[in-house]
Order: sequence, then structure tokens, then C-alpha cells
Amino acid sequence: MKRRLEDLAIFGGPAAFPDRLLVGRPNLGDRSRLFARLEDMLERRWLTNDGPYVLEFEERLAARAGVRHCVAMVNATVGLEIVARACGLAGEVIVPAFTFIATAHALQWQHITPVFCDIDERTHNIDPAKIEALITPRTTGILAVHVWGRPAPIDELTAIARRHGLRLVFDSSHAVACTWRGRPIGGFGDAEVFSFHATKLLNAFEGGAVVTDDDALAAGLRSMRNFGISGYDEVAGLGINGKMNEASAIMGLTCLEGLDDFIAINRRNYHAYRKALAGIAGVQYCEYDERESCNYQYIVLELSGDAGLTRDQLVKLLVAEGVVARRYFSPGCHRAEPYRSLAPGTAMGLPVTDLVAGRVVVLPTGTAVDEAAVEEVAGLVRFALDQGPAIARRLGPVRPSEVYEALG
Ligand code: T4K
Repeated sequence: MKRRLEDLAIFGGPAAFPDRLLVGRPNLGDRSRLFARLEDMLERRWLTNDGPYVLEFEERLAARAGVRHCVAMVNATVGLEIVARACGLAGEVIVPAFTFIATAHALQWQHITPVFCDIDERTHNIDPAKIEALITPRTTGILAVHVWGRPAPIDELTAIARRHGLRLVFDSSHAVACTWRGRPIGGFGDAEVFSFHATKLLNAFEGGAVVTDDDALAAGLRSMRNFGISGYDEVAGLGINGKMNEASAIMGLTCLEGLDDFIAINRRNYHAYRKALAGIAGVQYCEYDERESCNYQYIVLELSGDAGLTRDQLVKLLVAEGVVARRYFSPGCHRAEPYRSLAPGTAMGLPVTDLVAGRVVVLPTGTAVDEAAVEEVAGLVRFALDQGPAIARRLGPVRPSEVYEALG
């Protein structure tokens, strides 16, 4: 435990985590099950293209999400691109800027303009009250995000989409195993897209899936995912290669079996952090609604102006200690290229996104993080903020580009 400023690594003390504690360490399932399935895959010599493990993964995911169709993809970004095509999205699509850049890129990559909407300061999700002013004759849909796995305002979004004849798709990358009003995320809007990237609750090394109850849409997704091929030597339309391979499905299936354990560990860490960080001036802890199923995959702090340190000062200090906290999602997509150059005006119009993006700190959790580590990280945060003004004076201002300099 650090007691004096000199104990802090940023001022020459030893790092609390010399081996580094990272956000996003993968959750790994049972290795023997994984290897047995991989052996079986090799025996079969069937490695991709609708193999038996992909089909099993799709079936289990569809059942868990309570939907008729699950179409596994190579990753969520390609899933978003394919669902955008299959839904006929074109022109402009309304999307929050407070999200991972993939949400916006999936549209722009297909020459669909992402029209950035501001967020709700309390939920970090798209603000439905600001959507209708952004609708133009070119608008074809809304792509909302369940940020941190906390459901987007589903009722309001559904009503707006209906009223204006828009498609509604959810980027549900964060929301595997979460519910809204007791119903699993996955069954809302026209379709939802999950990510199974290594850093996600459920990982398939890389992977994603589009889930939907719409039979025609599912058929379109399956076709587009496989070059539009409709049979031996027959191509029915335009498509791309969005297929998940068998090794990914095997990892996904194995992690699916461990999912409840992963969530229990995340939940334990969430509560341990909440207890250890309670009552620090200027710090707000991002809470989950425990009347719902939550996956607790993101531990998010928000630092306000009276925290004593700026967000970037705190993250730099943590990085020096070996705690590689992250600033998801800073800056908002509207301030990243190409959007900053394409539509410089939007930067002025997203004050809440800018505010939240300037405050957030994501701390490490997951199965690689035990309670002792949580205690230590929370102790560092508490010490740093208790000593905020003294540290800030000694550290001086920290520019965004300096925060991760120590990592090389
Ligand atoms: N929509 C949303 C809302 C998303 O959050 C994401 C992905 C997507 C769409 C797109 O989904 P995919 O197409 O990827 O399926 C990471 C992930 O790469 C990205 O998938 C994820 N969001 C995002 C939130 O985080 P970076 O740029 O932060 O990655 P990187 O390399 O810095 O790694 C993150 C942390 O995880 C580091 O602390 C290192 C650690 N890590 C990473 C990997 C890959 C490991 O410990 N082991 C690993 O194998 O984007």
C-alpha cells in the first residue's frame, strides 16, 4: 500500500504491478475441453464453412438470446457491415459517437454516413430525445449501442424507428448475457450484433454474431456471409467472406460453458471495487441495474472537476504502477478521423459525449483479476485522489498523448 508521494511509481517508487495488470485480459474456459474439441476438429478435417462447431455455437447462442436465428461472423465489425447491407441501410444512419470506432467505421466503410447523436450523461447510451432532430430524408436507420452492457433506451428507440419507418439495429458487443426487463439482449430491433473478441466477456479469439427473429433477414445474412453462394457453382447475389471458423467456434463454445463462472467473478470484482472506492470526492462509479442480468464486464469510473486530478493525470499515474487502465471511449468517434474532417460541425454539437469521454476510466477486471488485485488498484485510486492536489502540482498538466508514454 502506498503511503507517501515518493512511494508512487510516477515519482520513483516501485510499481505496484511490475508484470502489468491489463484491462481486457481474455476469459479462458476449460482447457481440456478446448483441446479435446480442437483434436476432434483436426480429426474431421473440417476447419470452416458451416462446420459442426459453428452450427452448435449458433444454436446455443440463439437459445440463450431467445431468438430464432444466430448467424456467426468472423467478428462483430463485419457482422455490423453485413447486417447494414442486409437491412438495406444507406444514406445516413444515426449512431452514438460514444462507442468503439468500429460502430461508425462499419457504416462509413460502406459509404453510409454515420450521423452522430449525443448521449445521456447518466446512462452513457444514445439520448433518444436528440434523435429526431437528426432525421433527414436520407436517414434509413438507427444503430444504437448497449454501452457497458447497459441496455440502450429500447422503448424510445423502437417508437422512433416505427414512427419514421427506420431500421433499428443494436451493436450489442458489450451486452452478451445481459437482459432488459428480464428479456435477453439479442431480441430487440431488426437485429443485434454481438462481439466475441478476445477482450469480451465471451470470446472466440475473434468472432461475432448477428441475431434476429426475422427469417428473411437471416437468410440474407447467411448468404452475404458466404459470398452470396446459393449452391454448388451458383451465386445468387453479392456477398463477402464473413464466416466464423471452427477453431473460433470451439473457443466460443468452451467459453460459453464457463460463462456463468466468468460473470460470477466479474460480479465479485464489481462489488469489491464499489466497496473499496465508495465515498471518494469527485468519483462516480458506473452502476449496473442488478434487477436485470448483467455481465459486469466493464468497471467504469467517472472523474468530475472536483476530483483533484484530471482523468489523464490519474491514468498516467496508474500506468506507471503497471495498471493499464483505459480511456474507453475517448475521444468520441466524431473527433476521430475520418469523421473529424468529413463533418467538422458535429464536434460542436456533442457536449455530453465530450464531457463523458473526458471523464471515464476503465479499470481491469475479469477472471485474470483477483480480489487482492482489486483491493490494490482501488487503494491506488483512493490514495491518488486523496492526495490529488499535491500530486497534480508535482506532476503538472498531462496531455492526452502522454498518458501511455511509459508503455513505449
Ligand atoms: N462495437 C463495440 C461497442 C466494441 O466495443 C467493439 C470492440 C466492436 C464493436 C467491434 O468488435 P470486433 O469487431 O472486435 O468483434 C479492444 C478490442 O480490440 C475491441 O474488440 C473492443 N471493442 C475494444 C473495446 O477493445 P483496443 O484497441 O483497446 O485493443 P488492445 O489491443 O489495446 O487490447 C485491449 C486490452 O486487452 C489491452 O489491455 C490488452 C488486452 N488484451 C488484448 C488481446 C487482444 C489481452 O490481454 N489479450 C489479448 O489477446 O480494442
